Amino acid sequence: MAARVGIIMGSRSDWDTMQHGAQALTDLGIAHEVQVVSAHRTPDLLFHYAAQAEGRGLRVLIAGAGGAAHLPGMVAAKTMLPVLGVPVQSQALNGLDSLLSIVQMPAGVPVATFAIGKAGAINAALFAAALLAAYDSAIREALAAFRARQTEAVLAHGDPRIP
Ligand code: RP5
Repeated sequence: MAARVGIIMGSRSDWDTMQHGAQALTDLGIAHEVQVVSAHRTPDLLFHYAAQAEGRGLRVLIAGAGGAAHLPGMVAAKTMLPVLGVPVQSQALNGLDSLLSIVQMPAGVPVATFAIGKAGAINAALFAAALLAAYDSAIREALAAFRARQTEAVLAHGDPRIP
């Protein structure tokens, strides 16, 4: 099946975080691709990837980066696809640098920005699913089933003293 979601990240070191988003998409049965694309180390690849993404059938891009996290914003500048930014937790500043780099876009080039780290990667994937669900009933059903399972799991283990 052709990939509908593209997960890109600034470095292989971001995979520890971004793998959780990929797993969420796999669990929902959403075809996706994964690639390292660095705004600073491979700028030409970034331009090429962003410019080609929609034509290759991708419908949403999830971009994770840490530190001076320019990847999501630069990709958004080169594509009409929705870009979901995931701030990776950096060592020096715990991801606050990543978050602010991604969230503070100038008006006119939006990037949807998620939480720092694993939660952000998972929620970006779920948000991508929600975007696709508007036009794909199978994805909508998978997302609804996931939400129902999540609710049932909380209700079934309501007493935190019981393991
Ligand atoms: C960013 O620099 C990457 O997104 C990564 O989070 C960070 C550090 O990259 P490495 O030095 O680990 O390759 O571009």
